[in-house]
Amino acid sequence: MPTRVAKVLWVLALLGGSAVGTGSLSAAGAPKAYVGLFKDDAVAVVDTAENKVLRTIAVPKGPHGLVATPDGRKVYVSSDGASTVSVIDTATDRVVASIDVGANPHGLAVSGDGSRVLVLGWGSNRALIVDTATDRVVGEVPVSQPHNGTLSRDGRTAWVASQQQGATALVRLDLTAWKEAARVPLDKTPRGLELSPDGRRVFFTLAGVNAIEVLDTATAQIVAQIPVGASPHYAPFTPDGRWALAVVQGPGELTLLDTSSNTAAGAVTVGKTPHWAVSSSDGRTAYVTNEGSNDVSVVDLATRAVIATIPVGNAPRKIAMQPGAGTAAAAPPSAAVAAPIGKSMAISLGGVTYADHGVKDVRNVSRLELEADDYYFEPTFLRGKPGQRLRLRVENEASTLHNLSIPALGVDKDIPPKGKVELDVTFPASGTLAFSCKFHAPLGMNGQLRTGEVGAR
Ligand SMILES: [Cu+2]
Repeated sequence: MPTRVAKVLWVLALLGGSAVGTGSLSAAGAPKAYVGLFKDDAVAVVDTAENKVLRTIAVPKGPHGLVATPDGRKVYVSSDGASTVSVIDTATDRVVASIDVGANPHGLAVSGDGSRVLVLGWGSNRALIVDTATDRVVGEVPVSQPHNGTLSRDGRTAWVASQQQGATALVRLDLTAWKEAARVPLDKTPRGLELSPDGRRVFFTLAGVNAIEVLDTATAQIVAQIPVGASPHYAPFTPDGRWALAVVQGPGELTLLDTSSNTAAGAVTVGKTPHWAVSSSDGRTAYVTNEGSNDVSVVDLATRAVIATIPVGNAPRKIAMQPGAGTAAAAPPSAAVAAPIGKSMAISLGGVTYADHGVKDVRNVSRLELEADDYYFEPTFLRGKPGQRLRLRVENEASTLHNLSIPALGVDKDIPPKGKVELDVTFPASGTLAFSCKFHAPLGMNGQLRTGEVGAR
């Protein structure tokens, strides 16, 4: 391994400015990491030598997907509150182009050869391909509510998570013939997915399943489930495909998966509600965004320890990195800093965590607006009369897919991003009835319908 690293460094030195671009790396010559700050409408540029933010770049509302080309020269950012993908030139760290892709684009993926970027058009129900040489859309395929996706090395095949309720699936797209080529129906909603470097497996997550699903791409069958902690979100691979880095939101962990045995090999505690991860190109360091604690954890994969925690801004979600060695070996160990979980107050009742956004007395109303957001219901606790009927108008303020499930009433309704649903609920004769978002219950997105005299909480 040291030989290989030395060789790469030697080649980089030999090529000098020509391959990577002299203005491209940080002043210290380290690769830069780019972090989408969902609540700041900006991208933070992190110097991985100094482990600090160099600058932030404004982008249109709701930076959602974010990828870097393998040569590290360009970064693509989709904005789900707009209809554009912004192109950042990493030599200047400025937005140099804006590509119109239709309403509410979600995830992005880049092909291993850097020729194509996949854009998942949640709002326009299609997957689009951008040619990175021209930054123009060169083709599209219809897909219902595509959320995230992953591209083959040559960019001619994509796997996409289609989140349409009642028809959730992983869909394989042929991006030469521009059509759907295969479909894996799922009984739960797919979230993050990633194709292994050899193209033989897709590791993906399902809302409500505490495992990483392993799909064999040749047979389109799920061949393994690797149990992890609550609410895994995404599990990308190290460049050699030897390990997968499972981001587990509930406990705030990065779980290392051994891809030769499909088992969990160990876990590292990171920040609150981790969202995404990326490996350095030498496979030695992982960078994990922590949406709930507004920072990035730098994890040395050999020692399985957090060696730095970098405050980056509000609600960091996606992260991508330029090629080059990470700084794990050189950086001195530093303790992970615990950060507050934002304005939400978490309380625990009967083993269930509630992101507490208040109690509402609804005994004398027949309708109520219930807000769903990342990741709570407001109000959280509704106090009603025995057997009372209440019409709920549930509004999703976020650009994340949420859901309202009340198992005791047979309710299971997805609430689309920025969308609303109406439904009737009935309070119990006595006691409490639990409701939750089936996607985010482990993050505290739970509530209760309560009957009778109940205390403050
Ligand atoms: Cu939710």
